[in-house]
Amino acid sequence: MLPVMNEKNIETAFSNAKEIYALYGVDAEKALDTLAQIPVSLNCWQGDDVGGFENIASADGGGIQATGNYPGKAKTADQLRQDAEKTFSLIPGRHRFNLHAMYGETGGKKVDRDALLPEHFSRWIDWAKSLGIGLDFNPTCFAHPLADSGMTLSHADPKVRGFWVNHCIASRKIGAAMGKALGSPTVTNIWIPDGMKDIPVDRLAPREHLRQSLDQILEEPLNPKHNLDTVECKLFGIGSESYVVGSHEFYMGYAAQRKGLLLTLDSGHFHPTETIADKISSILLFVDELQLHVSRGVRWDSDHVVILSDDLKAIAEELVRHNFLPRVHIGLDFFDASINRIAAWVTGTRAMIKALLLALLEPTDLLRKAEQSGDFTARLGLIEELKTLPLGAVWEYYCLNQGVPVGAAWLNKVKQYEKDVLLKR
Ligand code: RNT
Ligand code: ZN
Repeated sequence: MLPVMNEKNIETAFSNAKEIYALYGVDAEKALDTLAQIPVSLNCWQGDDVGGFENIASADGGGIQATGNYPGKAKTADQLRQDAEKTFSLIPGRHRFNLHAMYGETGGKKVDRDALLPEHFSRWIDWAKSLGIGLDFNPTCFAHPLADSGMTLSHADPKVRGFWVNHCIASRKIGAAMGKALGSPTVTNIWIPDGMKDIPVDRLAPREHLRQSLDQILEEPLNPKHNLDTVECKLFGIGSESYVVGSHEFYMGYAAQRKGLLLTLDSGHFHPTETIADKISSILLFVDELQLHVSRGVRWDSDHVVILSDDLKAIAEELVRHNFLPRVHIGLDFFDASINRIAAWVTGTRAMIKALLLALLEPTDLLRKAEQSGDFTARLGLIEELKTLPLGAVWEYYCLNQGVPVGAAWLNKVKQYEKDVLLKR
């Protein structure tokens, strides 16, 4: 058993921490009020290694691969919901759940992706309603026979492209039905695996096809109170090492010229030393809203569980410092099958929330003043000192107040659930 902290100690530590932050002009209580309003969208696919529940035979996973074989993965939608509920009970705040089209429930009937309807997600919608959370959505343009060539929306064959266009149109309608039912817009994200393993001769034609497909998909306007469309770029993938059709430049250009379309930035989808934190302030000058797929690449787009890294902290700082939170939808994207999958969700989401708290506790005015007056010495010195202020005491108090386990105690709950539920599957 891991230690469970004493409530009295948590409160005393918080009141000391509050005084310390006040010295820097920061109101820790206010930071916690703001934090409680920020939803993080948990990616459903961490719960079952990006499997889905369709049973469509396909040779190609679109370059997405979860590694590991930790026991207990969710094999049905009910199991995935049960695991997600367990996860939510270990994370402070109210969050969202991000589904893929391959997680539809068709009652045993084979329904191809271009024929999916909101009714195939009605159990997900009812579940989300009962928890009071929002849903996000993604068409699944991989793990399907018509994606085995590695090309979908940019395929040279208009019939294949047409199938995927129809799937994306169906997905937008499902997104809108979810958003309408839940009273909070669903962010519907288009990511395609399209690309080439080896050096292409024609880099242009697939991009022309992709532009045309997107024009068709997005032709019908949907109420932004119900559905928000977004497109996600990538640099390379397994099987698309030499060329990715939907590159950053492609989607940046496309989103900038299409009013109302969002852009998704995945932290694993750029050069390994490039960080998405630096892109946010540029992009939000040209597009209205962003979705983030917060992930952690280790040497490549490996989708490791998110941790409280410098990269993550920098992302949260950008969102808070420039008041971008209302324009940025924070989603997670990782899948690790080598550890307990619920622990992966909890670790990654708690790290994201901690990073936001750290940013909310920053005396930004003080730092900005130093910068504006050209005192870069003070800027650097302060940034370093701030790193060791008592973030932990504020975080623990937040968890206590939100009724979720404090410190490492959540691991006890995960181990118990593993014994009672996961290992019996
Ligand atoms: C793939 C993209 C994409 C997927 C999910 C499953 O590289 O990051 O977002 O991870 O759609
Ligand atoms: Zn992603």
